[in-house]
Amino acid sequence: MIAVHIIIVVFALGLILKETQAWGYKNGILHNSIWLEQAAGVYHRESRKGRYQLTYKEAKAVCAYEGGTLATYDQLEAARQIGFHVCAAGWFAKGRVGYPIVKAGANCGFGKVGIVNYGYRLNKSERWDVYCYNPNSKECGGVHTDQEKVLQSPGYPDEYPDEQICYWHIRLRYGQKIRLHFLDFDVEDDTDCLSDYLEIYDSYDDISGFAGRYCGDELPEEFISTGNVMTLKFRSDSSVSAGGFQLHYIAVDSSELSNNETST
Ligand SMILES: *[C@@H]1O[C@H](CO)[C@@H](O)[C@H](O)[C@H]1NC(C)=O
Ligand SMILES: *[C@@H]1O[C@H](CO)[C@@H](O)[C@H](O)[C@H]1NC(C)=O
Ligand SMILES: [Ca+2]
Repeated sequence: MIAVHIIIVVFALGLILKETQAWGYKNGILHNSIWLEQAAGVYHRESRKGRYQLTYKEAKAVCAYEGGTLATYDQLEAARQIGFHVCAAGWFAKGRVGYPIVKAGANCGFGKVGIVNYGYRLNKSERWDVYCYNPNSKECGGVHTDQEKVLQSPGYPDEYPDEQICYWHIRLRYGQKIRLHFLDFDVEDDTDCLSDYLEIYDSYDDISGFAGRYCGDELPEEFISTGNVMTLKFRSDSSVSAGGFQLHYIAVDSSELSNNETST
């Protein structure tokens, strides 16, 4: 009995390690991408103008806009302990600046692991990114391992709110693929989908495996993943909403698919 428990624990640990080691580069920064945007309600934001553009006052406003607050040191550390790693300095509570490092690297965090802490800043006009905390912002996104599920835009069937960023990570068993099928789709339309969009990544994260960006009111085509993971990213900007979307995914066995392919 004890042996079985140990095996289960070791297996679970193996899974956690595997996830925290899903590293990748984005904008030249090494990220632990699976937990990139949401870990225990803590998330990183930069200004729409780019990196390191927010004064302390603006940083507070960014978090407040989404119904959150600046993360405290303890919240940032709790997130770090489950794999939240971002190599970008941001404001957090009480006018402090720092960032969470899980994996030591030469280009980030001076080779240290932990919260790299720049301390309390005297000059609140300095410009950094920000770490917010909002435990209730989980309506959108999340990690999904069910064999089948319906996912939808925040607030659906009502119009989605402005200023949303949601990541859905779908992860099924090895040997399975994910078949995605859209039931409803209405996202603010513009050329190149620069305002609001839904993106599909045939991958664990939004760094590799880009498979399409969608807006407007045409149903995107059915999509089948290459492997057992997929990431969906939804973003809405600061104005003009729409009906949103609803989609259904279901697990398919790779063998089932390849049989059908060879038989045609
Ligand atoms: C505070 O920081 C801003 C932005 O870096 C800078 O322009 C300003 O001169 C600083 N003020 C003081 C008193 O050092
Ligand atoms: C493969 O073909 C079988 C029998 O024709 C069908 O029942 C099954 O749904 C197909 N699977 C896929 C993934 O298309
Ligand atoms: Ca919009």
